[in-house]
Amino acid sequence: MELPKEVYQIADDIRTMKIRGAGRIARAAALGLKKTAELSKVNTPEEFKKQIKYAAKILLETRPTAVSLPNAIRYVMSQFNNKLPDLATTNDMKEYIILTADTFIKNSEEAVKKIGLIGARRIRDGDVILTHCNSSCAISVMITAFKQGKSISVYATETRPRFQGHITAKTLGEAGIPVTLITDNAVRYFMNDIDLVIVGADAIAANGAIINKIGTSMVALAAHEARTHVYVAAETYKFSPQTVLGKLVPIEERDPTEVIPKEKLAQMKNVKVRNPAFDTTPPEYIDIIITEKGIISPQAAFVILHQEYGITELEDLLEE
Ligand code: RI2
Repeated sequence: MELPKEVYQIADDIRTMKIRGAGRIARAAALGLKKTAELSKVNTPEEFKKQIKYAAKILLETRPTAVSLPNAIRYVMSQFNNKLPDLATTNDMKEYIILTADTFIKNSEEAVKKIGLIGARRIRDGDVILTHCNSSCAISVMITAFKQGKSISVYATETRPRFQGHITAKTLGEAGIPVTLITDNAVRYFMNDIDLVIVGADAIAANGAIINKIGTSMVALAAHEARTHVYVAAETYKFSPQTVLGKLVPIEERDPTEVIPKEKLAQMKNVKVRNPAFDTTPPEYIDIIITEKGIISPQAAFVILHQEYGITELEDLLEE
């Protein structure tokens, strides 16, 4: 089965983290389905159904943890499957995929803005905020609060091993917010200077646990010890329906070369490298989750999942 080369390119860019961030990879996956439909050369409905299913599979296999990615694909594909009886020609099918993918992308971008507006209300003038990694949702909250005239400052962790904290520091700094870049190891050292922690999420489990960039759980633990609030900013499509059904969110382990160059490791005896990209923060360490549908406590994660998927759809997922 062949796909347009642009679709393989999107899949590759997600895998190599050229496109990264849970929200961004979800939108890129939707774009991958859209490109499949736009550039498809197949002519029969049967061939197109096979092709779009194959594109979904290729995009799904890129990164395992951020549930936003399968949720974006599920959004497009389930609407497509439900609409199939009304889609008479191959062209109708292609147009419907394009329409639904565009809807997902638009809703997703609006969700990030809305999270900014809702979350900014919880930021006070003068707050010193700590953030970890690079989350567009967390950044949306901080920049919105700043634009509203709140004089905030931010500690950004560098976020080993891929240093996404540099992107955060640059973005916030360019927006005019004073930023202090610190090593991940320095989080507890500075915790007593921090008013609140705000991070994003790659996935949220049915029990309200947050799966986010490796190190988030240590940041949350240090915050908990210092009685500093921890806010999580995440769209509702980052809640994982599979966790209602007993599955755990798989944690991606990436290449050892992200941690240490191959040649350097080769000089060490009996040393191996582990490089998990994410960890799980238990709900007890999280004060609120800011979604585009409002602020919830982590304990209300199941309510969001129930609202988004309903019992029937959840039961269908049991087969996946
Ligand atoms: P937004 C990122 O994962 C980070 O863990 C970040 O906190 C999370 O996605 C959410 O990002 P990675 O792709 O969707 O850097 O809020 O591994 O942008």
